[in-house]
Amino acid sequence: MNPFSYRGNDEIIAAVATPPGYGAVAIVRVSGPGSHDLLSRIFIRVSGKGIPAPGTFSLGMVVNPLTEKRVDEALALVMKGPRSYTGEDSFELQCHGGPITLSAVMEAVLGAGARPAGPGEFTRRAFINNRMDLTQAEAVLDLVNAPSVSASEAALSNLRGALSHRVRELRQTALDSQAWFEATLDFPEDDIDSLEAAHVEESLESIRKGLAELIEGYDAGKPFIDGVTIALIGPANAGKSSLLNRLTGEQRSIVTAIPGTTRDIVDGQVRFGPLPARILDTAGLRPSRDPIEREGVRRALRGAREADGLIIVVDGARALERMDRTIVRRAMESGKPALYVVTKADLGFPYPASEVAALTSLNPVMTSSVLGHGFDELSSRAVALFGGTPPSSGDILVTNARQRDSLARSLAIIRETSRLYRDGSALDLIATCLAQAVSIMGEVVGEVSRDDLLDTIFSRFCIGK
Ligand SMILES: Nc1nc2c(ncn2[C@@H]2O[C@H](COP(=O)(O)OP(=O)(O)OP(=O)(O)O)[C@@H](O)[C@H]2O)c(=O)[nH]1
Ligand SMILES: [Mg+2]
Repeated sequence: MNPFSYRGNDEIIAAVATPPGYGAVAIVRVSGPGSHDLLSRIFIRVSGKGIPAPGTFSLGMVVNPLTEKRVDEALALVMKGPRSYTGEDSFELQCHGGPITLSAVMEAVLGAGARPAGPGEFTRRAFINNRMDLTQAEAVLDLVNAPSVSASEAALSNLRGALSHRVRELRQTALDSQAWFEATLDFPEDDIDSLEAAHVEESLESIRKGLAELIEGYDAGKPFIDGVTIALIGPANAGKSSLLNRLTGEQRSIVTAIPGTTRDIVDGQVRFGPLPARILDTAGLRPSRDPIEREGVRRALRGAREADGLIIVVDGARALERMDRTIVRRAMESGKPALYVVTKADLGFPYPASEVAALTSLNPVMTSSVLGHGFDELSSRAVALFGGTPPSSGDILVTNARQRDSLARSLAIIRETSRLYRDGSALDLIATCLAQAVSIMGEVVGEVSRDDLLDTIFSRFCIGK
């Protein structure tokens, strides 16, 4: 059985909702029928009796009901269902943010009858209690994990229901068409009103267009939402590790004047403007007898194969060599987008820039990792090459592969439906097709949901969310 699988809606669940470690404040979240009664057993208000009024904060002491020991001073915020995150009676305790205190507060809450929440269980309850649909629940996770401004903007707009609204519109149009086909089934074909028939064709076309736009938006926005992986490749000593260090602003990779310094892949997270990128620093490519270096080169080539794009790094302090040309040629043959970077611009190039440009159709970016020159150009070229056009903040964005997959399946069925209709196929067959598309679109928003699908989605959440 899936260890994260859902265990019923009637129990009181509790979790620390803030990250582990030391902090000024940490939040313990508790939700479920009877949770207000539980609060009255573990919380003694400084002023007044009973639990705080819903929507208000109250200062008090947290007491372990089993030992009667006071374990923390905290602020309690009470929320009354259905007007709460989960849709149930719930409360939050703003405690002191140390691990010992927190575990004592959790002990008190669990001692009073709550059980530890599973990953994403609060949001799952919000979904089950119709506080949000599935795109909104996924947006919660996307917002927490957003690796870029685009990702967080898209998640926030989906949390407000932008994507769900659009998918529901398309689904409704499909439902209306399905109803029309079903109603028309009872009549002979020559009774079909030609105006209505044209309208149905238009509807199918608008669903097709709407679905295609959402899918294209996902594909175009994906690099900016999920980020890209870029491998630095080039000959030994070209300045790859220095480039990584300069890009990340940290001394992640060892840099020495000895060719063949880097062996393992070293990675670092950077941002090229709106584009989040994971950069892989790799071993310099050259023939070697040293088994360790040979393994490094193998790893470098594997890193390059697995990356979304390449930055070819060539040493600008020496004349071009055969190896440089081979690397550039091989990179071009890989078909991956490749940016061509010439390093050590501060040393003055011993050959004309035209020679570099002639090496390849790739227009080189001249950089100096010592002085930091050329990095703005490197960044803007990387955005265009590896990302494309960043999504605008008003765009409705599909943000995950599950949603895209369902929309793509719906699109395939809508296309098939249109074809059947044009070919004059049996109306009941067309209606069945449409019903299938309606059902799959329903999966996107969670109108039609299966437990195993929900298990998969919510198991990706952290505990306390
Ligand atoms: N002047 C100058 N020196 C640089 C620059 N970038 C790198 N170097 C020097 O070039 C040498 C090699 O730099 P690395 O960054 O280790 O080169 P690498 O491509 O990672 O080398 P391997 O790991 O051996 O393949 C070091 O001595 C660096 O200090 C630069 O922009 N300007
Ligand atoms: Mg290196």
